[in-house]
Amino acid sequence: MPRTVLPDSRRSPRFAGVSTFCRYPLLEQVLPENLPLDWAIYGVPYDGGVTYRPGARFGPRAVREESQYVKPYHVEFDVNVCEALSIADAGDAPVRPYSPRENADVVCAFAAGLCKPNAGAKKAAITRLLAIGGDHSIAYANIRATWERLNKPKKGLPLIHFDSHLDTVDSVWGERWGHASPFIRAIEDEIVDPRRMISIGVKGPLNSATDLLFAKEHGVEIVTYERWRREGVKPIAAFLKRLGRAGAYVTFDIDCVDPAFAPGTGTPSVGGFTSAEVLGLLRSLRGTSVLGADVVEVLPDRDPSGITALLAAHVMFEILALDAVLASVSGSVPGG
Ligand SMILES: [Mn+2]
Repeated sequence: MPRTVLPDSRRSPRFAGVSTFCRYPLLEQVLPENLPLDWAIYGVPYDGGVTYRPGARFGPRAVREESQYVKPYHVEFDVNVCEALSIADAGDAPVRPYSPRENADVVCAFAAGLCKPNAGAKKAAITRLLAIGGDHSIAYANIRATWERLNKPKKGLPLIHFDSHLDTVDSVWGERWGHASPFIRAIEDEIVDPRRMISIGVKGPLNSATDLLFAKEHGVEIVTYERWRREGVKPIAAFLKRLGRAGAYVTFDIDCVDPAFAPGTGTPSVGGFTSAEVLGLLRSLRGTSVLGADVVEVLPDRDPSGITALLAAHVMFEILALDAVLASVSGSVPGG
């Protein structure tokens, strides 16, 4: 038996039925004896933290829709994600559209709640969390919930960050919890360890050189898009080696991809990775334990053909595949 049972696509075609992420079952459909699950995927339909074009609140629905054709077998890793892992769609987190600070709290409470045993139940429902945004401010909430799940490690979590921007701006228009600020807050609150953080795909133009200062001063490894073109995955491989077996949280802002491949995003800047390059980069993380993850900043109104949401769905799948390949290598998969 696969650990995640999908509808039979020969009987219930991929274009039929109610959309869940990659057709994984809804969490409420999972029988209690099959808990805990390896992963819960949930949407965060929130874009109250944007500094430019709004609309990412519709991201989770668009990604669900475009994920229907994401199949479970990963060719390069030779692993079937649904055989290796138990996964469910936990629906959408509650949101507070008018308040970034309150939103972070309610999303975090929802995510942390998934990881705690319910009253009467012995086991937590979920071991790992994958959030689909929504703007990048929602990453803070999922990182915090992941950090709590791991019993609040003192140094904070290692972070692998794909983005055009560093998202370490202290505040914008007086707001400290917007989508330009999740990592400065996470570093201040010591839920992310900046010395074990890498930002990949950064490209300009930025407001000024000072935009890079906070990250540089706190020891964040910055791999700009151009540096990646010159040096390839070497700096990333060196970072992973330094990380060892610690594992890392992965946060993926779709705007690190060239808008030619991912036009549906709210703060686009041209250049950047192609879709294929991004898949290759994610696969280069093979061997790293993914502690939790998010995929953010899909803006469906600017995505008429759905390619951005489709890419986001594949990014989500690649992240799960990293864990699946690790689970199948370690042989720790019960029940086959
Ligand atoms: Mn971002």
